[in-house]
Amino acid sequence: MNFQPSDKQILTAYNVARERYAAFGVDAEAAMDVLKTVPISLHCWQGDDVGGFEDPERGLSGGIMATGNYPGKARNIDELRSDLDKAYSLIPGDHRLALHGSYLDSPTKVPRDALKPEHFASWVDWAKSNNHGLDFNPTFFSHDLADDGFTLSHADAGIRQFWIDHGIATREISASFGAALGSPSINNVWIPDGYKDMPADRLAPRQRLIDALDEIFAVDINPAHNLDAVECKLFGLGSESYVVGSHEFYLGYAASRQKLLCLDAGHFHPTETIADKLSSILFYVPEILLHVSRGVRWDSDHVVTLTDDLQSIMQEIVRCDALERVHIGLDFFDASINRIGAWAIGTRNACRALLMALLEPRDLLRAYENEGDFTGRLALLEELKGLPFGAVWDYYCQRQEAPVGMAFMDEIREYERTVLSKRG
Ligand code: RNT
Ligand code: ZN
Repeated sequence: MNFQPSDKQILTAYNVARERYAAFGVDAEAAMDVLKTVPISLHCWQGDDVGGFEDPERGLSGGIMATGNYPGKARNIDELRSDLDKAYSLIPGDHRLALHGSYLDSPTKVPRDALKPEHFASWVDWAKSNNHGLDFNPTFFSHDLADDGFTLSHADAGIRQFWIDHGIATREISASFGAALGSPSINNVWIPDGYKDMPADRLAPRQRLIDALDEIFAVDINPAHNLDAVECKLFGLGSESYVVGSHEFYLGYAASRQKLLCLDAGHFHPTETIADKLSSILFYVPEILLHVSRGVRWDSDHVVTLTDDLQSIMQEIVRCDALERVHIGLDFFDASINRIGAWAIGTRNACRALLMALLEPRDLLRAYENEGDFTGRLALLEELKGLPFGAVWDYYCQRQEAPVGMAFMDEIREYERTVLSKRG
């Protein structure tokens, strides 16, 4: 079956779409020009179910879980890079990569508190030759010293110090990325710390976490090279009753220390959306990192689809004129489908939602709102859902030399046949 539109159909449809948007005062060309400047930070961990290369035998811990057993998972750095190259080729635009501490390139085991930029130098070379910016994450999970569920807020000072030193090491690595690639790397701290059942003392671990973070961030690093972010969470598997790094905790921390706050779409109550939070938090913190994800009933990290939630997030970034201050990263891991397909589908959706947001007739909507014409506002918001945004998206993909429509799946199937199926 051939699902593909011809070049002529793509152009004809785009020309009609452009006129439809122009009638609402929206310039589709300008929207595409903005879209191509916005990088999405793909997360390396979708490629191998958050395994990393520190110790391939070690299972995942820290209250996160990848489910599924789809064949062809990347088993080493070369395979992961090859899969990433494939994924990027299916996504229009230039995008970034978020690495984790456990994705080091070293023939020998390196303790996490002794990680150095040299252990990630080959990633920098790869990023440079592929025009990717890099971001980073310390890895506070899947480790013997994290197995009781506590890291930076651990009651044991020695264990705490180990994780503080890991945090310090990762900032230096992150800064080496930013210096080498000419674009700041965001180093995002997420820790799993929390209790399965009701705590007797909620205060002390939070006090220890503040002190540990302050130690990690004690040295000033050039913000042109590294930006620090902290990621909050409501609960995790095994930390259902109490999470030390809650939203209130990190919002206060980020605001008082002027750090970036990371909002993961799966880290709140199921009916709570991070979209509404942006226009508040932007007043108090310098910048925001997003972990765009999709929770199904819980923080399940499903592949991002074109939901209302995703559209609201992108709308808010655009409506707040905050594309420079809100960094879009992804955080999902589905091991039950083709992993390159997961990256391609999720990232293309993030780009599509951003395009939809850029095609919004903001002035018109605001005029209705300011005049108190809420019926007109609702009618227009609903009408926009039926405008031919897909025609603009197809044309944009074509212009960026990325596959149009379902063509990306042909490439994934071919890659599966020629590469993934050969992996043991
Ligand atoms: C876990 C956090 C965190 C991780 C990554 C792997 O709940 O969302 O961002 O997913 O660090
Ligand atoms: Zn996250």
